[in-house]
Amino acid sequence: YITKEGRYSYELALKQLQRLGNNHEHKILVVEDSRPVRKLIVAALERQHYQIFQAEHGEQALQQLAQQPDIKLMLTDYQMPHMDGFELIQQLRRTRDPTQLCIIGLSTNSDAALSAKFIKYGANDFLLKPFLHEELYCRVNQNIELIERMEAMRDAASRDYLTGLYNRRHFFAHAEAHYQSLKQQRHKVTVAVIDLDHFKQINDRHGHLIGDQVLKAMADALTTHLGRFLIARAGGEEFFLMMAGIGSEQALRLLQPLRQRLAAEPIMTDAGPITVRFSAGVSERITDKIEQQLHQADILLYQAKQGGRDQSIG
Ligand code: GH3
Ligand code: MG
Ligand code: MG
Ligand code: MG
Ligand code: MG
Repeated sequence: YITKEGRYSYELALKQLQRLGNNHEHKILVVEDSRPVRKLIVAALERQHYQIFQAEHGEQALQQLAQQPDIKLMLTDYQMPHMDGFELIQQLRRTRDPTQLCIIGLSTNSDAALSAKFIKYGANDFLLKPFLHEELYCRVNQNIELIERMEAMRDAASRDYLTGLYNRRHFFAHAEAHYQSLKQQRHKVTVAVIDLDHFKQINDRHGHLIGDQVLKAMADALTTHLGRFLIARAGGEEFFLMMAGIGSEQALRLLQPLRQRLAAEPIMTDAGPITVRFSAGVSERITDKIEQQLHQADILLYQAKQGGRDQSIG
C-alpha cells in the first residue's frame, strides 16, 4: 500500500486489509464493451472482495441495475454499442441522484474533453485509461466511503437520537407518500397517537436520566410488538404509528398485548422497576390528508386521557 508521499506503509496496508472485510457488502457495476479492459477491472476489484456485476453497453447496464437496485457504484466507459456512457448516465440521473448511485466515468487520454463531459452529464468522478491498479482502488474506495457517509448522515437525520426510532420529520416525509399509494390501492390505513401517562411524575420523582431510560424501553417495546409498522417518536413521550392495511378495530386489538406487557412487566431502570401506562387515540382513514387523520387521533387521545388514562380509543 503506497502512501500519499509514495512510501509503503504497513499501518495503512493493515487498515486496508481490515476494510476489505466489509467490501463484499458493496455491489459495483462495471460497464465496458472492451472485453480485455472489462476483465482487467473486474479482476482488480474482485481482488478487493467487492461484489461485481458486468455489462457490455448502456442497455445491459440498465437491466443489471433494475435487477440489483442496491448497486451503489458504477464504472462506465464512454464509447459502447447500443447505448453509450453519456446516454446511460443521463437516463440514470433522472431517477437516481449521486447519494443513491456513484458513477465513475472511464475516459481515455486521446480526448481531453471526455472527463469534463462525464462530470457534466452527472458522473461523480473519472478515471483515465490506462490506469494503475492503485488509482482504481483509491477512486473506488473513496466513492464507496462517500456513499456510506451520506447514507449514515441520511439515517441520522431521520432518526431520534435517544430512542433510535424514526423522528417526526421522517414520519411526515415517509407517511405522506406511502399514504397516497395506499389510498390509490384502496387499502385501509390507521394511525395511532400514543402518549405515556403521567410521565412528568417519573421525571420529577427520579430525574430526567431515568425518564430517558423509560422512553428507550418504551421504544423497544413498541418495536417488539408493532415493529412491522412505521413507528416514530413524535416528540417528548408521544409516539406516532402508521399501520398500513389495518382498520381501527384491528389496530385497537394489536395495541392490547403492548398494554398488557407494560402493565405486567415493569421497566427496569437504574432507579428500580417502574411501571408505565399509556393512552392512545386510534383513527382509520377519513380524509386524504394524514395530518387530518392524526388530528382526529389526537382528539381521541384527549378523550382517553379525560376518561381516566390507561386506555385506547378508536
Ligand atoms: P399526561 O398523562 O397528561 O400525558 O401527563 P404527562 O405528565 O405524561 O404529560 P406532560 O405533557 O405534562 O409531561 C410530559 C413530560 O415529558 C414533560 C417533559 O419534561 C418530559 N419530556 C419530554 N421529552 C423528554 C425527554 O426526552 N426525556 C425526558 N426524560 N423527559 C422528557
Ligand atoms: Mg468502449
Ligand atoms: Mg403524557
Ligand atoms: Mg399532558
Ligand atoms: Mg405528551
